[in-house]
Amino acid sequence: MAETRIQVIDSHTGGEPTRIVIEGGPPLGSASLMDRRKLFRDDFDDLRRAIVDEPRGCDFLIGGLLCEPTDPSCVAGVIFFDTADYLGMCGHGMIGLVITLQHLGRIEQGHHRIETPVGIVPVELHPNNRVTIQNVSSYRVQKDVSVEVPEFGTVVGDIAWGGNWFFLVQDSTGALATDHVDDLLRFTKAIRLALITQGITGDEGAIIDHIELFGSPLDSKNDSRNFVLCPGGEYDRSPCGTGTSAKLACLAADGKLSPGAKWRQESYIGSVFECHYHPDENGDGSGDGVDQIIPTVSGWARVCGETTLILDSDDPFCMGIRQ
Ligand code: PYC
Repeated sequence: MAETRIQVIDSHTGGEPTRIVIEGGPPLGSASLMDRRKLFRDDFDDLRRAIVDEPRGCDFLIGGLLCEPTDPSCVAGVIFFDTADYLGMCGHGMIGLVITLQHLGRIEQGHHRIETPVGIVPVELHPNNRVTIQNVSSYRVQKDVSVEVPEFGTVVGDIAWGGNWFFLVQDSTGALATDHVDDLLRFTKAIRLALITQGITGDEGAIIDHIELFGSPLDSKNDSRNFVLCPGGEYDRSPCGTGTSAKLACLAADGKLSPGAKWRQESYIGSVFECHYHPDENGDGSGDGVDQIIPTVSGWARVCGETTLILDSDDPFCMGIRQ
């Protein structure tokens, strides 16, 4: 019997879990995080599954591999992943990582920088487990795209980048105010499949793997409520940092939210991210008529586990259950 041990810290950000690997992860060297992510995918993908798939994980768990940054101004690097694939950025995961670094005694309150495969993310750790992150440049590429969704008819939405690709749909039916998670999952999965089969993509043919529905908030202090289907096939319990960034990019492009104005995004379970944006002075204008924006997202996270994962080679489900 051969045994591998992987040490992780679990946290949740407004209800959405993050599992940060702090020891025993794959040896990826010291190239750029984009190259290390490729090596992870090409040579060690079994480990991704072992860490986040059942029986140790589940479809709504996001993993993060803590890495040495290449940029000396950063306190850490991270590669996020889930049960489906690897992520560019993850807003709730970044908030969870900052609280994990605090838990480990590696950072104190104040400003820090974290490297990801899609750019450096400045963060601020506040008292009471609150964290603010300045996300990567975000933009909308197309407004009012129609997609024919079998069983549901024509659905219209916007395509935007917020660190991941999103299709954002206004919920005009009031379905978001219901407790029908199964129906919302079925609807959003049907939209995602329709986008793929009809060749509707993000830039350079990128698959749109996150579907975001918006509706009225249940709490009148908030501006909007969302339901975000993630690549693993589950919905984000948090308001989704990258999804809210994509939403801010759409609001900015429509002239519905000014730079600096507050936006309170409520998740399906009622947790809230407070957000605003400023124009991205370095944006290359890839958006649909407005320059890119830099979103700022604030939320809280709590550490909820310190665990050693045991990978026992005699266990038939050692590297995760494939379904
Ligand atoms: O918060 O950006 C986010 C996120 C992406 C997938 C799950 N959460």
